[in-house]
Amino acid sequence: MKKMKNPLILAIIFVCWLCSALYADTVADVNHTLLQANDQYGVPVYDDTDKVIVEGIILNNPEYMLDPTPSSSGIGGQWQVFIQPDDPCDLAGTAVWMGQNYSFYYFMFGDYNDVKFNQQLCDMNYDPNTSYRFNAGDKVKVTGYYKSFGGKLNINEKHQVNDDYDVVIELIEPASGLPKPEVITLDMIKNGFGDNDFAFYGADRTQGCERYQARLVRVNDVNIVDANDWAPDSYIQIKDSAGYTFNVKLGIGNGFEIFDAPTGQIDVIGIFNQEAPGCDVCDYGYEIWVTNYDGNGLVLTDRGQQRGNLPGDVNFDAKLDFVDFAIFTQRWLNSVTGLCDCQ
Ligand SMILES: [Ca+2]
Ligand SMILES: [Ca+2]
Ligand SMILES: [Ca+2]
Repeated sequence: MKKMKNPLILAIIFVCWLCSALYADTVADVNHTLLQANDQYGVPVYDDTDKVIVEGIILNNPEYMLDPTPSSSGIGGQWQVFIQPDDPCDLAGTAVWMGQNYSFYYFMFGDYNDVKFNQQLCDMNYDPNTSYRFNAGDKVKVTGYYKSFGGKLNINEKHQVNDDYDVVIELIEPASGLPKPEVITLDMIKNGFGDNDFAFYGADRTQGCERYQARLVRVNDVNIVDANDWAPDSYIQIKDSAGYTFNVKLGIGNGFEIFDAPTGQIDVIGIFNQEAPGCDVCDYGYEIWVTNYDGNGLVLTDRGQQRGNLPGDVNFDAKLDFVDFAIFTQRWLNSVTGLCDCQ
């Protein structure tokens, strides 16, 4: 005859089950529009679940946007991609971010040591199921916690270094292709000139800056106000023929060093972003983030398509010579943390 288990043990098992059931994370598939919904002050409101799952196309290669190199100074290494849905009815997008030294934001948060951070980057850069290396234009599924920051709801680790808070990115379709950038004019995102030179915010997210947040946009026929500001990790301003201006954030792609700023009338393709850290009324801090430039002279963007069929032609002028060699030697033995030496 089977011996009955001690009632005390059964009670403990039941309590443990109840605790894990009560405290298990809730997670839901959401679209970007729901995830990015905000109140009248621009503060994100989504809090239905602990974690979310979103799908979309990766808009940028992260190491052109933020420097992943581990460091003990400030926030240290950082990693970020923007994800835009391919559903034409889902008019939003979401940033996915990870940093190294979370104690930079609050002393109680932990930091990653360099080895652990490198592994974290590798986990974010490669599909866990196939070991495929992600690239801009891939369609992926992202599962993670989230946190409101500067006017957006970002998927992130909630600034926790415990592995339980990892963001998981999985491949849905490699080389899906970047979304076609939405063409905007500056009068759609600015209120005016001079004393009225402010962003047109658009609280309901159907128009103005909010409508384009975290999405790929194109602004045609503008010029760069002051090319002296041209450098990696810098800001330039663009201006249209009516006089409207807008901030363009230059990423850390090496094209901003290798090539001069384009001159005359140009088009700009980049990711529409908002950075308003600590905002209470989050109706400012808008920019177009161009993460790299390929030197084409007409469109401020990186098309990612080198012509010439000459490996080592670093400045894409279809000629392999000492100019390429100089650029090459300046970076000799450099490596990109989180992309090389991943297990
Ligand atoms: Ca916003
Ligand atoms: Ca982690
Ligand atoms: Ca060359």
